[in-house]
Amino acid sequence: MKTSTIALPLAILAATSPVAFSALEEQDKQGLRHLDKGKDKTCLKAKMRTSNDYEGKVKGTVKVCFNNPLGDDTGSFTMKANGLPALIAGGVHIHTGTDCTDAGLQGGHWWNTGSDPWFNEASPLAPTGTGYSTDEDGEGVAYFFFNNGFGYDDNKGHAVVIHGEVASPLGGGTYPRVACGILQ
Ligand SMILES: [Cu+2]
Repeated sequence: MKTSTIALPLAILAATSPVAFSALEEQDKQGLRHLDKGKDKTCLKAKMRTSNDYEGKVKGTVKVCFNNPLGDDTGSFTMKANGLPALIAGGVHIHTGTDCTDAGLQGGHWWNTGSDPWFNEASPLAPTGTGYSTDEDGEGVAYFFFNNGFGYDDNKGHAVVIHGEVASPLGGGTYPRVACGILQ
């Protein structure tokens, strides 16, 4: 796949500018490598499954794409999962941990910015909040933009946690963790 995308433009270059070929070839190779890198490193996916003794059976997917909606290295976050509590609004975040086994290994919020963007309220780091809502069948969906101060590489391998219903006012409280998945 990679070989063919590189080979075609170089073949055209070779035919049109034979004199400066080697310098251009090098430049072109670097450019394509960069492009390939960008293309390959845009989105991460996490398979979301029940965690921390939640009694429901959660199945879903989170997809995070670093397509820069809020500036360099910022992401768009999409979640779709079923088996969640019906008719709730909850939070879904990237956490510090790289293991879903339990809450301790999942860790707290993962961020490297001036303030924690993982609160479900509008902020410059997450203009539409970082939450989801479910329908009467317990299917939850989320779509929001965020900036946690990390790009593709530094978010890769981290746990995504779906929390249960927000039970106390924002800014405090420990919300139940109902599902977890690792971004890869
Ligand atoms: Cu969280």
